[in-house]
Amino acid sequence: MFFDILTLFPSMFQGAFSDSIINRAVEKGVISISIHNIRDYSDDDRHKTVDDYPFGGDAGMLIKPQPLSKAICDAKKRLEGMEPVVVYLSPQGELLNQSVVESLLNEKSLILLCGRYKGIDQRITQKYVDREISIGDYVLSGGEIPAMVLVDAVTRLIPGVLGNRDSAEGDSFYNGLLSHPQYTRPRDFEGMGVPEILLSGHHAKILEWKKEQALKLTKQKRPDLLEKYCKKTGKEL
Ligand code: 9D3
Repeated sequence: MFFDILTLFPSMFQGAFSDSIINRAVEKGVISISIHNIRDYSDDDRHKTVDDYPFGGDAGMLIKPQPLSKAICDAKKRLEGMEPVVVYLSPQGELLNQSVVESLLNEKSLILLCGRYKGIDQRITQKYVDREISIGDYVLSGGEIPAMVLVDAVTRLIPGVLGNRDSAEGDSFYNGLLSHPQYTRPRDFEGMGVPEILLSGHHAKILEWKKEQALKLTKQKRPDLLEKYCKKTGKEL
């Protein structure tokens, strides 16, 4: 998959994708990430201005439409033939969750538009944006971190990206439940042991324990997830 990221802060992405999983996906050629500075598309030769005051006298600034339109058109040209979907990361967007992530998995390419200041001119949204996505109901300074979140979440679902070591199957949310508590060595840590069942070697019983723990934990911490899970699987609460 091709990710074209349009941002006013390209340096924020330096290092963000150098972790093992994303970097491995890039090296395998499974994904390609290219980052472009919206400021480079400004027609203002003197100051390369990218922001302007909102009509109607609201506080704050907006990214003006001209550099955005030019940056998006350039990205579409780069991704010609790959049916790019334009995603605008915005607090007004649809909330990101695992099914939204899965819905992006089939795209050949994504243009990720990162907002700054109070956002972008509505006419850019109207003309160019296919999907508007938020990563949660809290206020961030811009769309850069949300874009990183999206690239990470999508990439780890692409076949061949995860090895056995960190397979997606055991992940929280994979089957709609939180995962069971986990333990590694030593067997005794600061006076605390490990549940006996995990040391028993009894695979069927261990599996049963994990499922039971996952249900208990989900009920305790995320009753909303448990309700969804029960509806999906047709089980009673
Ligand atoms: C006027 C009220 N605010 C909207 C809730 C203004 C505003 C706040 C923060 C406009 C833009 C921003 C910057 N945030 C993002 O660009 C953003 C974001 C976020 O703040 N939270 C969760 N997901 C996202 S995706 C992009």
